[in-house]
Amino acid sequence: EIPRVTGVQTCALPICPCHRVFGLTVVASAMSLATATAPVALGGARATLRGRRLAHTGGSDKVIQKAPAVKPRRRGTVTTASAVGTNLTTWLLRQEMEHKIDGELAVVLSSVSIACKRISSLVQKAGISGMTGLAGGAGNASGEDQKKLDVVSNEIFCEVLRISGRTGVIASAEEEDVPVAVEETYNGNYVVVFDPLDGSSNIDAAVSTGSIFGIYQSDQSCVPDWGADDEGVVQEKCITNVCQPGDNLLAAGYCMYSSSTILTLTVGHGVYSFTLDPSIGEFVMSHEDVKIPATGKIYSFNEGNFVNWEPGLKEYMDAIKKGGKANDGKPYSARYIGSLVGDFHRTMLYGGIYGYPGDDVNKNGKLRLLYECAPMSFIAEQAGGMGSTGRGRVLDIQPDEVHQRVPFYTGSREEVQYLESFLREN
Ligand code: AHM
Repeated sequence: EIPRVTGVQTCALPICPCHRVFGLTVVASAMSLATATAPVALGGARATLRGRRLAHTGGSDKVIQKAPAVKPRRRGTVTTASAVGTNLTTWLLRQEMEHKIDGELAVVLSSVSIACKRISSLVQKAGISGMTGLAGGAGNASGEDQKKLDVVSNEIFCEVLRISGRTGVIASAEEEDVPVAVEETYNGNYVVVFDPLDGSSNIDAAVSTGSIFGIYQSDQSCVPDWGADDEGVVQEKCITNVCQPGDNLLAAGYCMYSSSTILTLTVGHGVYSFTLDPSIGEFVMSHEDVKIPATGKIYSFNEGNFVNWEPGLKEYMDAIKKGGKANDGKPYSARYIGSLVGDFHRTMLYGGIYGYPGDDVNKNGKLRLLYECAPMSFIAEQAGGMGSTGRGRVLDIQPDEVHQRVPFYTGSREEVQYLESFLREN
């Protein structure tokens, strides 16, 4: 059998040493012994040696005849080199050069990455800088207690986006009922929705947390006219701008603050992860064109709510404990951090399903459509997975309100479809 090399592609420059050696290795392995005398490179040299050895041990005349020199063939399958190791700034510029984003969006994404670096630094020091615990006050827009770091992270996001000068409206999980219109001087074309510190109930125990964001184009009919509009009109236009279906997202991402700080994002052309290298303060690509496995045997639900779940979901839970879709009669494994970003990131890499269902107490579950479910669904779909309410595609939902919640299931395509089959039947 002749080994075929397809996956490992090296730099296309003819002078690149790795290309020469690698290219010739491939050529040599594809040659017959009789013609294997190609000089210089590793593969040719090996093949020549093998030919000589055969000759000394009684190989045929054909083998010892000097074969004509063979020029290494250029393989037609050589594609572009891997981008792993590229820093985020360079990658963003490349996306712009390839017309996948414009310069303005690159600035917004770069600003988000700065916010993430600052929050990462604060999260790491939280235990020794007095940043654990509750902030006090009335809580966030959903009436939940706010941690000190929730508040500070929100300020960081708002500040970097305002200064970017490319954002017209920002809406945060931590803000009051209405999104914020950025004042005219700093105004731009993009609408950014974000949860600055998701899973913040984990902070005091130094468990994973994350930021989640989504970026939309401004709906021009809803851009506030600062000279003419009164406050009420500005607010109304902001809300209309923010309440777009996830299908309109131009970019989405999350940053996970864990043993590593990892920024994962999509601009609608696949999913890429960048790990923060603390020694240089740069996000460096660590996962290229991530794809969620089609199946996976890990489920990630808060099963403490089981008694309040609908019958179909309970049946599904029973089924996956008996092998479900992927596990050949063996129970699935449970993994639940209680931090969407961490649970999603693991699900994306290992496969499986994450779910936060609606139940008898909270009909639409806990997670917010705009800041959590829509951006994560965009990422999941770009990675070949799914984002579902159990009865429909999350990205199709036209939001009615800014802080709307929806039941949410995401992860491996076949696992989410399997769950949907139980909910549909009930
Ligand atoms: P939080 O930011 O107040 O912690 O709430 C959001 C988090 C999600 O990250 C996570 O998936 C979910 O809440 C966990 O909720 P629960 O503790 O009910 O399982």
